[in-house]
Amino acid sequence: MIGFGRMAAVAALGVCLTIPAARRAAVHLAQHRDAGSPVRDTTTFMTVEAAAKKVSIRLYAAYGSQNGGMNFNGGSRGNQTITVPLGWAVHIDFQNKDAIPHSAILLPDHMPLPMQPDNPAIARAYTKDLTAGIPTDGTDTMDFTAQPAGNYLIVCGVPGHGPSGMYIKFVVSADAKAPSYAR
Ligand SMILES: [Cu+2]
Repeated sequence: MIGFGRMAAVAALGVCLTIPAARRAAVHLAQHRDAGSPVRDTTTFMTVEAAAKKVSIRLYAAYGSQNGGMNFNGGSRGNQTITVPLGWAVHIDFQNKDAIPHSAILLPDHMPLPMQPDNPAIARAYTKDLTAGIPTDGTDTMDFTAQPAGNYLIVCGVPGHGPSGMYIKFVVSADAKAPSYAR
């Protein structure tokens, strides 16, 4: 009886040890997949405070190797679209995950892109070190009001990076009731 009890206890202990390990592995796999693939849930990069009409956006330069790292949140050449209702407060947390410097500036959705952008379409909608770029792991924040309504781009301000495809779409919408992130 004692031996059986010990065996049961060992078996139970084995289950206790095995399930969390499997769960950890699954979580790690999901995180790894998320870092490598641009398609997952739309809340990954966006937090909405509807009552306050405020949206916070995490903007990573070089989120994975898409377009040779010349991407924001894995998007390039306008293949992702952030939409924000007109008049909402926008907070952007920028971080550069690349080995080379990057920055960000909001420009009109208009081609061709300037080789060296320096004039944001909305006041305060640009990072520090716009031309030189923010170095590896460097961060900055942007806070601005989403107005006027229109079609914009978030573009890297380092010379040549925008024309190389380092931009995603940003729409200020008079019709949208809530922010969204299409990717
Ligand atoms: Cu760049």
